[in-house]
Amino acid sequence: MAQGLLPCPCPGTRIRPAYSYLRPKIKISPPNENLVVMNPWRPWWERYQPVSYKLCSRSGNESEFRDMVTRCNNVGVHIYVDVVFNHMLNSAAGSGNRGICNSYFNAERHDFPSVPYSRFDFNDPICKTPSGDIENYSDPIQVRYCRLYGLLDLSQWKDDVRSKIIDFLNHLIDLGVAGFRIDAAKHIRPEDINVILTKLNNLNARWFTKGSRPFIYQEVIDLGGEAVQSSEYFRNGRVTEFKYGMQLGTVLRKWNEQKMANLKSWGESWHMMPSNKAFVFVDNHDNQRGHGSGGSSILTFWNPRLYKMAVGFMLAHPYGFTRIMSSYWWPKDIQNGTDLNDWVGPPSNSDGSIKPVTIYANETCGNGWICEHRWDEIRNMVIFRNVVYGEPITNWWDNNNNQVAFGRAGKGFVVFNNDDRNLLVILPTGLPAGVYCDVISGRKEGKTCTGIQIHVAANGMARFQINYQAKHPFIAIHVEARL
Ligand code: QV4
Ligand code: CA
Repeated sequence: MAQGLLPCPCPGTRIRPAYSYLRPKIKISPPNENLVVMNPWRPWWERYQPVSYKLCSRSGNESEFRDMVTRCNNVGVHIYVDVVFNHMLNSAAGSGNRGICNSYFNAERHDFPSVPYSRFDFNDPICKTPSGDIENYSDPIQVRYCRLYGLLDLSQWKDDVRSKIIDFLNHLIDLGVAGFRIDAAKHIRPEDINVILTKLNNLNARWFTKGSRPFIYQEVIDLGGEAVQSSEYFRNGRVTEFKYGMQLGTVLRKWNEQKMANLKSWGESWHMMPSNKAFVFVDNHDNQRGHGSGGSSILTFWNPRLYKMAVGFMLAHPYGFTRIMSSYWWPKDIQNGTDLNDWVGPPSNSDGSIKPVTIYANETCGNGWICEHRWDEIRNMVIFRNVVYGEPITNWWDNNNNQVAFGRAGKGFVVFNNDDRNLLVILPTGLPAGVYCDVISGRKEGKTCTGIQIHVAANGMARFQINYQAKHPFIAIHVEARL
């Protein structure tokens, strides 16, 4: 599986033939029927309150979903689905036909006839906290059997609940999806997830090699110090490594006396899980707006200069399976350290329908969509990651401060300047001699380069200059961008 997770909206996506080995992948929001939340008005997080497993959401109905997956698969773009099966909607949601496709539910009676689930399918009798919610994360029983944010907690240890979940996931697999993000996996016992996974179909043979299994990553936030640990989930697939974005953000912001030179040992020795288990990212849909974990150290599109450096470093470094973010703008309003608008959903019309993504001639997005995946620096670093895939780090250099450089065994080389002074160095790159196009300040177009050119001498040495006020604080060259 290629290492760059490149989300892209299918319509209008151009797959550059020069990089045919690049297989874009997209993780989508939960596609099943959810509660329509009116207060606050249509928050993004209503998608995490399931009412049924019908494919029906603000993003479309089942035939639209099937059409998207088919068209994407036909051009080699694979779809990964965010699946929410720890819980249903919140216990205080009342009753009525307020599923987004009008399905009925009764929260108090735990009744979800469109699945169907009834009160016997939930963990309330097991949870012993006074509120019925998770109150103490040092108690694994609470974490697994009590309500996360008041969300009705399903009994994945029961066969009839498992079979409903298995049918839901298999339906998605049969439609052609390539894998799953398991939401709130920390709140489900790993052995229950395991039983569910063993019952999943092989991927649809119309697009995938016969016998292919779904790609799995589990959302477990483990910053240390809690009862539930990420390692419990390793045998089921990849696991989110939330220390990654938090620590990288801290380093690039130069907090806690951190500096980029310290990244020489980046990886497991930073108390992170083994690379072949880690699913990593700079920010996600939660922590880019103060939900989940990571706090204020998390870098996002709101801080583009540092964000591009963080994403660039992540994609250049071999640790983990990487994902890049694609966001929408919202009217951030920080009061006393919290964003009062952290709930605001995607760009939408007054009837709640989501606005389409506008794509400009220069390939960036409009209409409120940020599309970080289309920013030149980020897109080009996804290509870099694929070009250098499998190669170890070589030729590490740093100035013992915030100027660092490293290569990937003759396939690529990157140089970062996060200091408040200019960088001017001659470094051994390990690259074959030639003139290379820096894919951060520009890109290779035919035989020409729209950005900085780097001359690698016969002995592999090259001269790099990055002024501290330069628009682009880093340089990246690789063998596919040789002129
Ligand atoms: C409130 C109170 C509760 C009360 C409840 C009922 O806080 O104490 O019991 O009302 O009256 C929203 C609101 C939240 C509200 C809840 C239920 O923000 O205030 O509870 O709805 O009405 C997303 C959002 C949540 C949102 C939830 C459901 O982040 O704010 O809750 O969707 O709509 C932990 C977990 C981790 C989780 C992370 C955020 O270990 O698994 O928190 N991350 C995933 C998703 C995340 C999602 C969920 C899990 C839940 O990435 O997006 O939460 O599916 O670290
Ligand atoms: Ca649970």
